[in-house]
Amino acid sequence: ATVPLELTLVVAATARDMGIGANGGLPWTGLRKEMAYFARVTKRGDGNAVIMGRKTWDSIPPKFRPLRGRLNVVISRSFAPGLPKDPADGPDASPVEASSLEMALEYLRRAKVDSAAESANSRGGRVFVIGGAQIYGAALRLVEARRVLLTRVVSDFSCDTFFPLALGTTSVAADKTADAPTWVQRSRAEHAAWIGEEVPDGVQTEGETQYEFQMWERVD
Ligand code: FOL
Repeated sequence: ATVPLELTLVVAATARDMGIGANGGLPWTGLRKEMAYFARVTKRGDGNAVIMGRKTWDSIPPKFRPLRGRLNVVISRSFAPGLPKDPADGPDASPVEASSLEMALEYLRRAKVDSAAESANSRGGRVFVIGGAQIYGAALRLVEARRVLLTRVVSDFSCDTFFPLALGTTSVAADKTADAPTWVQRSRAEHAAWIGEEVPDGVQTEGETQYEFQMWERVD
């Protein structure tokens, strides 16, 4: 039996135009508390996985990758087709290499049902999609994409990469197209209950930068 797998996208994006990146990296520097939130939320619980594109993998400082305590799955069209192989040295040593998001999910579905102790996702961990734009776009086309943990960066930054869905301006976001899913912003209490920690209220300030933690869910 296949376990339905639910995807949560985690992203920090500018309020003005959903900018997420510039020149191969994040648009900002020094959002240490924001990054700590990302790390805590994606680690909490057992057996979580983070799925990312190859460019996002390259953007993570080598000393931080693979992201510790999470099964890292990296997607590149140049990886071997078919079901990804288990990483050679356990989940913290090397990432799982998948040729598409679909193959990454197929791998994680099997990891859920197999009893291999090494499988970082075998105890029902959460699956997070952590970017970048191409992988967010692929994820948003799937029914499995249920939730977005959005850090809405109020301060403006010049960006060359954008999150492919407008969220965070009003409490309901609907694509203009027929059949497109509707996204609603959940309350701070619902957000806290889902991530398992208190959510700081209102606009946060780190250095010169202002941002707000939000949770959005797709309603169908
Ligand atoms: N989501 C949010 N909310 N903020 C982000 O900065 C973010 N970044 C990415 C995806 N979703 C995000 C992709 N970029 C690291 C670096 C870049 C990156 C994601 C993660 C990283 O080094 N993470 C370490 C924390 C290191 C530290 O403590 O400074 C980790 O263990 O998660």
